[in-house]
Amino acid sequence: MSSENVIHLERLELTEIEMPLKWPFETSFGRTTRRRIIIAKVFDRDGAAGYGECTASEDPFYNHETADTAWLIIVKYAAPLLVGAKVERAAQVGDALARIRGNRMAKGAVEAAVWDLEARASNLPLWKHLGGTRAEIDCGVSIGLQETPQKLLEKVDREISSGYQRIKIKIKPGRDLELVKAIRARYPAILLSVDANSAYTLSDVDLFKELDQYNLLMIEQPLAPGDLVDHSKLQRQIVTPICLDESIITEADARHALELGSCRIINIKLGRVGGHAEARRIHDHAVERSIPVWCGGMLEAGIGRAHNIAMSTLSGFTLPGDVSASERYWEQDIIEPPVVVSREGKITPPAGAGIGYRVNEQRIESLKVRREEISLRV
Ligand code: OSB
Ligand code: MG
Repeated sequence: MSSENVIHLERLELTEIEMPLKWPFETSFGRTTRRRIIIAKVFDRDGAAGYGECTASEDPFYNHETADTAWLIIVKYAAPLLVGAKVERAAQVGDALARIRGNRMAKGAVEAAVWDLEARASNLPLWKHLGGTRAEIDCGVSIGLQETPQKLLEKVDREISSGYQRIKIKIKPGRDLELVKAIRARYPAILLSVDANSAYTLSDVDLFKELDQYNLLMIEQPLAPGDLVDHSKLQRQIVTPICLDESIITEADARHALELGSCRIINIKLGRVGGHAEARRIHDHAVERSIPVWCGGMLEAGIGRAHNIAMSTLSGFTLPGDVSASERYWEQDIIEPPVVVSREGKITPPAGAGIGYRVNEQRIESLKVRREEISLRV
């Protein structure tokens, strides 16, 4: 983008939509059946628009944020700060909002929308605008806790036969080893990982030592989000790489985790870290340290999914992510075409400008729960 081609933010349109998931999604912290999703749409003074999706959950059980807190933070704090800071580049949004502590999913929704707008203004696909280089991204799936091990195996069968390259299952105390054993008995060689969403403590080290026998690709977030020290103690006692999700909120967290040896893999989620700029800083640091990263998911609708695809094209995303086809979640997505995954378990990033998918405004209207328009004019 040439220097005179700066963004003049005019308006922010916030819309909350509600979408039923095709299947409930259960983790160690709870069960989700419907998503409440905030869409941030930013307009420049010429009427061009960019879209972001807030990845905050309905309840504060994954992290402290919720759809309600994100709405409040964006309306009351993020929008006014953007006006005051006279933001002209997507890369400046993070600094403009830095005074707001935490609440990165709220800030990240707006940040991502400005990146989409800037990419469109430059007539570039967002993934290229971000510096992405991958012509295809590798896809895995995250499978929630099921009623029985048998039902879990049926889900695994379906995903493997669809072509997904990696299976991740959710575990929690009492529902861990038997699930891994059951899957490994049927699939000795697939890429398989487990995600505990912080359900364990260091006193569970014997379980993790047992899991070491099953050739897992990684164990995701076994311990508490703030506990880099205990993760480091655990990693030193087991062979399977630990991957951190909830613990990594900033580039500094990534640095600290790698310095302490708390993990050997990092899950990057756009919302959790506050947007593309911080995600890229974490990515760059991991690449420098030869640490593989992959893109996590938060049961996103199409706009969030499209941003995840763009981010996943950065060179360091060398492991299959949790970004999968729209049809695994939604009867009808809010973008067109929906995200599709090939028989080889790959997504081709779109060629169009910005996020590269058409946003189905009519669909959004039909799912709308509330809307607020906020002027961003300086
Ligand atoms: O820990 O990765 C997680 C969903 C909601 C909250 C946390 C997590 C997840 C997933 C689902 O694993 C990933 C997806 O399919 O979007
Ligand atoms: Mg996780």
